[in-house]
Amino acid sequence: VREGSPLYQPLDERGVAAYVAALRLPLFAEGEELRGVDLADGNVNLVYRVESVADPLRRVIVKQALPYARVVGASFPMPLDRARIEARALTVEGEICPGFVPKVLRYDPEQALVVMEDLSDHLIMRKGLIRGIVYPHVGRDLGHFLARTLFYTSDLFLDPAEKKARVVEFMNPGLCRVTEDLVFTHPYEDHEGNRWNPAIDDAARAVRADQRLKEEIATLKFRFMTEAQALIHGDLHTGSVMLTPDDTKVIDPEFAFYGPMGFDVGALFGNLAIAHAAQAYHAPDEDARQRYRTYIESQFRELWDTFAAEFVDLWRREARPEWPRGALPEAFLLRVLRDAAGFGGTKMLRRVLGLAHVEDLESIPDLEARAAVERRVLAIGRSWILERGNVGRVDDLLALMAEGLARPLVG
Ligand code: SR1
Ligand code: MG
Repeated sequence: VREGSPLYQPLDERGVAAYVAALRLPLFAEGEELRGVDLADGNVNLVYRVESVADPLRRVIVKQALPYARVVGASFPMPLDRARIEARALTVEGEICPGFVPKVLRYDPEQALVVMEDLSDHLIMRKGLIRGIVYPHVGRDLGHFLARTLFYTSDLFLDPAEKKARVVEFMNPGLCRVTEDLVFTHPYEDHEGNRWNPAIDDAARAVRADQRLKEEIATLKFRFMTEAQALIHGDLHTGSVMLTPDDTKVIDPEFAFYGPMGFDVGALFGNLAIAHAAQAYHAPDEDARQRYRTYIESQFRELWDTFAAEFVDLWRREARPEWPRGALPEAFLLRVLRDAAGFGGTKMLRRVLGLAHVEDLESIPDLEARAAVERRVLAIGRSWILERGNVGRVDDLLALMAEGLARPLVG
């Protein structure tokens, strides 16, 4: 782990422009004037767009890790090594799934930064869902991305020694610890980092007193920590996807490591379910709400159906010969679906009760209106976790979503 290079220096807008100029990328002419624009929007890093002053359409993104989480500050240390993880994961994913991740132009271990393709014409998926934009192919694209990245990095495809070398290469203990704490531990106990809407005090107390739920979450945490199934993205919420109507890009794999496949699928499921519930506020009227919820449900199904069909197809055609074809691929996928239900449920609970919240909910200004949505998010997340053993098809998760919308969690 390359921590603490004496040359490491967090960049500002001027510094990042000078840094990129010195790289002499083919995109920019020698001596051309460049400008850095601060774009930091996520929780954790510095992000800049660097563009030609004369022709701003020629531009790149520079993402630099800070030794702590940007939104919290020095009290929340995070290792700089995550820039290496991100650069490598983007490279591996780009080889497996060309065109689905931004191109890496440079990785600089000393400055803990990655220079990559600019995606300014794309919109963060979470924002698109809040605005009610229809992206016709996003479910299919994400299912395709998941099937290929998870299959080709797993023991189903890789030589066992090669796979173990990759487990070592992608050891990411610092960021895994963030997930272990923020997704699987702190939200369900009295922890100073937690925050929640005071209008759901009773529901927050009820979750923290629910022993059966907490035992299931501990079981999921253990799976997260021990099931090195594939190279997973590790933080695949809807803020880690950028979209145009015709193009899907998966960004930001700094949390990548060898973990359970269902964690990535579940992250998308959980965040789609949050977007679905939040339509109660964001949709302009009842008709639009119904239409957009139906759209989200269709993408949810499409994501799973594409993932499952392509994963089984890859297994039958390309798995190493020691892995039986027969009924095993489908049985394996059922376990992934149940894991996704459980992990997706924890992702929902943590966004209401833990440290890091999401715009779908935070942008609802009236606390009572927000509470009404949050109680539904809690009910759905809880049922996905507790009922996951009975889930047999993706429609079972959608049915639990409908039940949670009808029966919000109260204390
Ligand atoms: C300090 S905030 C950390 C969270 O932001 C990232 O997006 C991950 O979801 C992480 O849990
Ligand atoms: Mg992120």
